[in-house]
Amino acid sequence: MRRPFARSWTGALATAAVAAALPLASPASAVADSVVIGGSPVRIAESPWVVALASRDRFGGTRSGQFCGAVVVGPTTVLTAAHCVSEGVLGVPLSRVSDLKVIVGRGDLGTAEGKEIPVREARVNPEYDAETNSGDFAALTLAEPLPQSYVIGMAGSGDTAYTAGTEATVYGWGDTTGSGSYARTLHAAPVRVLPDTVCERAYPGSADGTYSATTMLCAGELDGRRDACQGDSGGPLVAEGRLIGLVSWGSGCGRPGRPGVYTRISDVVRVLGDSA
Ligand code: 4AZ
Repeated sequence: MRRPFARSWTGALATAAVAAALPLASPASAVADSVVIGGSPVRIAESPWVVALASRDRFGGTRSGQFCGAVVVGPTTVLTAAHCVSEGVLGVPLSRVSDLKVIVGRGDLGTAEGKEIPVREARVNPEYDAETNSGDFAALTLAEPLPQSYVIGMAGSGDTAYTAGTEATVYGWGDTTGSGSYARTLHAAPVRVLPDTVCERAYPGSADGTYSATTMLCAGELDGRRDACQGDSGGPLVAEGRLIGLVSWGSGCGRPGRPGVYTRISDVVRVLGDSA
């Protein structure tokens, strides 16, 4: 059934309600803080479409309030993971987070460089399934537009960048070790697009999620090592200069036989296209 997209979204405006500051040891910050494993620092100017999703009210100010990654796909449109704007991560419903921002052009979260732009609206994919993790994306609308030079193109279905074996790069400010040493500067790690069968066998269905080749993309290294981790969620996976995935889930980080699972961007294009 084809429903009008605009009406099927569970829209949530980040309106003015005051959220009490969370203690740092809360479950929300434990979920939020983690890093690219096996990567190295990169300059934000070379990948301006990588942005940080932040709330100082919820996550404190030391790392500019960063708790997830996100990516610029239009002058006022940013994609992130649906689970990043869930109550489980935020600790309160999104409607009660009054200072949700996208931070642009700030590679080092300990600085004031770049710009903080308020999120005007967050639309969670109506097809998102929190049990399987299928359809893990949300489209955020910025309060002011960014120049076109910040926008990365999305790879549609059939794009060669999805071919297994393709070299891709994942970006984020998550934990670089998997044991809570948070990156202050943007990191990137090279990973490969893996055959769907690898993730179908690794993730046939458990509390972590269930791999679905239509809505998810499998990437990493067969022997582990390089991977995304929790604080990287919502951030980009890029191949051949195009966006192919958003960091979504996996079993641990950098473990052999447990690749990273990404939201497949061709499925995002399909869902967004339904609204036109
Ligand atoms: C997470 O919990 C998460 N190793 C993100 C990515 C990966 C694992 C967990 C991939 O947000």
